[in-house]
Amino acid sequence: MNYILLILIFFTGGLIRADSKPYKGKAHQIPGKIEAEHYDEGDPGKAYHDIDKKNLGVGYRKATQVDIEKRPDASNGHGIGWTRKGEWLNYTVEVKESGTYTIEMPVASNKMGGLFVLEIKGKALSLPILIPDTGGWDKLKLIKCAGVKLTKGKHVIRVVMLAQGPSGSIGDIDYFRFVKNSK
Ligand SMILES: [Ca+2]
Ligand SMILES: [Ca+2]
Repeated sequence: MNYILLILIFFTGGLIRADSKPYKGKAHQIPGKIEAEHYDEGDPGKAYHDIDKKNLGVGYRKATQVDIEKRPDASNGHGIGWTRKGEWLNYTVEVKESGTYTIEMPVASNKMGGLFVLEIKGKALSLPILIPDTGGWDKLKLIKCAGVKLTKGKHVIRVVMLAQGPSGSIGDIDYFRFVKNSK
């Protein structure tokens, strides 16, 4: 009997915890642009993981410890900063067309940045992406990752921070724009 009770508690607990849910209830459309600061809604460990114990940026979104940076040069006036190894962010997406995509990302780093990768269900969509020295934290530079294959439908893309560079960070990211390649 106790065993069954434990199982019940386990499942109920699972239901109460907030899962990774699309930002503002709407999956990001691909092809299209995903603001880095518009990661999924949900609890830490479900929608995101951030190493820093408290928000290092601005209070752009309530109830989050992801470090969002206010910056006038960025799309939507914000981006992700203070990125560290082991951190990750989920983005629920709706891919409209299967195919090969190029991801365009404005990034910034003072000195050479680090490595990150985009995954779906633990499978990397490309080789690790390096954030270069862009000449300063206040200087965004567009980098591209080509040859990303996506299938039509709903997915959760996870951006995983892999390794810090000489900058001490992975780097600042403004957005991810998915551009479909012509055949
Ligand atoms: Ca962080
Ligand atoms: Ca942005």
